[in-house]
Amino acid sequence: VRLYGYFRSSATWRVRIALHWKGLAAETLTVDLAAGAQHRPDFLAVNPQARVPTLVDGPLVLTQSLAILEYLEETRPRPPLLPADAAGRARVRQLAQIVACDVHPLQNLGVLLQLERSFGASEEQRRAWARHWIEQGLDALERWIASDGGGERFCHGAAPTLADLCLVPQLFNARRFGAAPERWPALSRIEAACLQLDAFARTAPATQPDAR
Ligand SMILES: N[C@@H](CCC(=O)N[C@@H](CS)C(=O)NCC(=O)O)C(=O)O
Repeated sequence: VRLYGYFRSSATWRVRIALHWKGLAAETLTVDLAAGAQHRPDFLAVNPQARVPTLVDGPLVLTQSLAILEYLEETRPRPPLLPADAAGRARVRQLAQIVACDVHPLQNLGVLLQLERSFGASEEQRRAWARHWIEQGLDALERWIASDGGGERFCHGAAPTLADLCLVPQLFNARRFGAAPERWPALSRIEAACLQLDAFARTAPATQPDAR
């Protein structure tokens, strides 16, 4: 498989973790978001939405990290990233989507730039905006996890799931935008457990060849 991504892209990090967890080697291609490479015609020909991650598997081109993760789970089910029971899978998707659907989109590069273009928002205002949505979403996630008994070791049970793949990169972003993760003791404990695993630690932004 081939993965178009960027070292600091949290949505790409989700996919890097899944590929590593499932033992899949991927050719990685950097799309330098900071330089606007996502808007260049050669990349738009691959993904007209101008975003990463984009996964190519044979003739198939897939975007949207959650769709990619579900595809990897269905085509390479071992080791799993979803629980065996329907209720568990629904809960994992619920937790993952709090991050992927409600938190992450509001701190995306394009959204932050548009706040500046449309309303003249300063860098500090853009950071405060991102922090607001991160704190709101992760406060809720913390409460879900704490109310369910802390989810054992990970967000759901004793093995990592798609929820952890979304959580850990989001906590990385939370720090970037100046949020204090101590605010979320259960999430911080899960993050520490995840980062003991190679699939998380060896795919972290700082370990990537395009990191700077
Ligand atoms: N919902 C998408 C989000 C993808 C996305 O927004 N990726 C960001 C990087 S994390 C991006 O490519 N941003 C480019 C931009 O905003 O111009 C997913 O989960 O894959």
